[in-house]
Amino acid sequence: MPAGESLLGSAWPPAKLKGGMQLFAKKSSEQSSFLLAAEREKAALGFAVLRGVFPTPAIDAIRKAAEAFYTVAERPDHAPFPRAYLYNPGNMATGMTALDDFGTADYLLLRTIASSPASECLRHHLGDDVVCSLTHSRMRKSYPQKSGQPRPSTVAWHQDGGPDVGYYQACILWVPFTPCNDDYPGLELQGRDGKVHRPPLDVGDALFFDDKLLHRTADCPTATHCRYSCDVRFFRSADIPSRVHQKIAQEPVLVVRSFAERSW
Ligand SMILES: O=C(O)CCC(=O)C(=O)O
Ligand SMILES: [Fe+2]
Repeated sequence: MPAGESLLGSAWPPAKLKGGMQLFAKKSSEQSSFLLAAEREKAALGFAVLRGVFPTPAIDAIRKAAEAFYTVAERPDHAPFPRAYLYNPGNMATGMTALDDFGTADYLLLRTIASSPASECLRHHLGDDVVCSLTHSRMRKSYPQKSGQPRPSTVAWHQDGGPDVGYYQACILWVPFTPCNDDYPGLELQGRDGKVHRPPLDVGDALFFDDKLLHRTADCPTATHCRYSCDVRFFRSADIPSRVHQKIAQEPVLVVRSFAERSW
């Protein structure tokens, strides 16, 4: 059994999600109460906070792998990483592939997402054939402002899509592996209600938004801890423009449902 298998299997789905998971089996024309609530929030704010969608053991295992990776990445004399990691020494962001060499297996993060209620949101917007582009998904370590350390992964206000990026109709799941609150720098989002939001998150939560929503690394001067996260980008395969096809031809684009415990 690949490492990580039991992490998804154990106590999954948690009691509070059982309704949502059962509704998975229903016809696609019937929307679960989970999806309806998420869509209502996204329509009002431009993003939805998906609470308790991932099992804690899986996210804890991913955080440990992320910590192990960054322990090596922070060594000035570390050996070059394999190209498949897509590691950028400038901002210290890396691809999900790196995680599997530092403690997880078989894209545990993607398996966790594919088997979770979050996949309902992805399927609702992008269809059952939704794909995840590893080239466009990144893991990050965000250092606290207080630490005085450089904060290379700090990202200013931006949209993930746009004419320069070369894709459109992307959905993003922003998955933290730590809590996000006054102690850990999270994400700040420009809500459709005109307000800036910095949602407090627990392990197991995610933010769901599309490539038009303005967001940035949260301004969180009180933070004392590092935050680890992945921004995972999803597309409708038919929507990926040819310019991106050239790029993804070199890197895997993964069919999300093939990673689900129960394929849809
Ligand atoms: O995780 C963060 O702080 C921001 C990452 C982000 O939004 C991006 O790189 O697109
Ligand atoms: Fe972003």
